[in-house]
Amino acid sequence: MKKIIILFSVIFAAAAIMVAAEQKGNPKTASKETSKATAAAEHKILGPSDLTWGDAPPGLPAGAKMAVLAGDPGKKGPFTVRLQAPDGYKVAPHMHPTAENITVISGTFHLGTGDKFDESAGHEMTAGSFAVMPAGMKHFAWTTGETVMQIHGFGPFQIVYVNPVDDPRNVPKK
Ligand SMILES: [Cu+2]
Repeated sequence: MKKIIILFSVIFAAAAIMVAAEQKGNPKTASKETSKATAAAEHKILGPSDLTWGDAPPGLPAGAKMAVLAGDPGKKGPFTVRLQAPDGYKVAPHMHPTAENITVISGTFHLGTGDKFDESAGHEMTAGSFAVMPAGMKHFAWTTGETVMQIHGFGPFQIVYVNPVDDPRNVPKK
């Protein structure tokens, strides 16, 4: 019994120290972090018709649509987006500074790793398939049929093309 009491007091003391340490931290920063985390973890239920589609960001080839489901891919924190691409849509070899998690919702997505676009090296991903591209891993992709993918990760989400000439942002606007 004595042993148990000692054990409990040790645990309690440890907990008290941890709480004190947390309270010591800059209260301004702490509240900021909390509000950010709350925003990212905000409860919502979205049906397919609740998604707001717009043009995909300029870092992606024209023709794709994007809907933000949760978070903000442009900001620090978790995010989830959906990308709708037409048949034959191609994304040249690129990488992301953060991991990219891809779930195929409909259509067929083809994904290959490496710094050269090579259709013979692509993996066919049908609806329900999932892939993780770790940060910095070079990859390329294309679609067969209109394809919808869900991408989630930790923002800010950026795309860096292996060959700058492939970057749609480098093409002067007409
Ligand atoms: Cu990618």
